[in-house]
Amino acid sequence: MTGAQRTDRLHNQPPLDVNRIRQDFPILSRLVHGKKLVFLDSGASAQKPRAVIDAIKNCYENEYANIHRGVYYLSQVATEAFEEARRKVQRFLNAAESREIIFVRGGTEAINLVAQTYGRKNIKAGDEVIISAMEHHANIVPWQMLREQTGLVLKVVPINDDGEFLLQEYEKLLSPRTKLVAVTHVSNALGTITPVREIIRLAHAKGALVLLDGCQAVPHTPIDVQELDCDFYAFSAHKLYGPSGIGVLYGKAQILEAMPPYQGGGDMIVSVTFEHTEYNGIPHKFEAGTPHISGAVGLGAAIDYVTAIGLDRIAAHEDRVLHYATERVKEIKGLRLIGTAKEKAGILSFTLPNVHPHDIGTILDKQGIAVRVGHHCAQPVMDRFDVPATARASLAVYNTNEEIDALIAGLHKVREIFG
Ligand code: 7TS
Repeated sequence: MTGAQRTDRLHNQPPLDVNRIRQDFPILSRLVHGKKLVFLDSGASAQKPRAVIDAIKNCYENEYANIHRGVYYLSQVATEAFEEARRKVQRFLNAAESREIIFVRGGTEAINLVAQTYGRKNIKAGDEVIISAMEHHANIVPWQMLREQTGLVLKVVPINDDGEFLLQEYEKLLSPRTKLVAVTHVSNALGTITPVREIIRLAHAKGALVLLDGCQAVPHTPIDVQELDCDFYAFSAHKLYGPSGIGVLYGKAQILEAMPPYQGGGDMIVSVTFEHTEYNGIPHKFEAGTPHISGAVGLGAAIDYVTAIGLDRIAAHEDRVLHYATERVKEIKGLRLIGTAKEKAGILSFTLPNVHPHDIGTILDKQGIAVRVGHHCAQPVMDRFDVPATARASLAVYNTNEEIDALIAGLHKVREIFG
């Protein structure tokens, strides 16, 4: 989808009844420091709707046992619930088969898994891995670790002053030695939506695989891995209104089948003797040990929740709030927006002159407003914009223009205090 197509699609979405939606999230009605909570840190982790909390509770109250091993009723029910969650993820990403969905601890583990299995087997000294200048540390450090193990060459696609991915520079970096391109779909520090279709097309033309870090994309945009034609897609459930401690690695079946296992243990084997172990097929080959059973169930409920509302409608709503916020922050004297890409999703990163972002965060917190301050686990992005840190408001389906008004009032207060 091009930028113009995305804008059209968003404009055609009917408005959401946000006040109705807010009632689905119990935590949103609590007070913080005696003030109404204004939660603007969903990029770090989203709050949970009642449907997700209830699904987890029901799992432990009624349908819990270990999976893939019991002949008894509860184990079969729990196994079915776990495997149904996998099928929900499959439909959510439009993967061709449910065995292409691997449950992991989160986006971080998904990327490490690819580095340590696909990477260690296929990437040799002098081979190249390409990332971008706007990656989260989770999509930098695993490749540096693999570099120590293999001697690969890590190349970084630069970004412009708006925080946009430079496709032409990327094209120049691609070479016959490029084995893998690992880029974020949406930047957590800037909000930039990267041109993933072109990135994938150009990589495939050179015979390289593509991993997309979808942690910040899945809550804000519908994903179709077959249409994208990406080779791997990684995300965490907790940013998608699901529980923490579980996430997903999607991989094309053929590629996953050829990869060595990640960790060894129960469930990932067919048979074990001291002389020889035969590994299980995918996805179980990559899921050693007892998994996060209730987490998968909770993720399934989160997928049902966002699907019932509609990802396009969620994206359209967040886009409206983001535009409102982008206009309103202009009235704060000296405020510098970091990340002004034309294609953005749900993130407003900024600095104020002579005020450390930590002070911004602390003063806002006293007003009940939660924003994240710091380097957002994307230190190279901070270096690129020559700031030590930013304050970041990140949006979700439950945020409103009134909450942006509260943020603006809070920022006026920061200005008053710091002059
Ligand atoms: N990739 C991106 C783009 C992310 O935003 C994050 C987490 C991760 C990977 C890692 O996800 P995890 O669930 O495995 O930790 N980002 C953030 C953030 O922006 N604020 O806190 C965590």
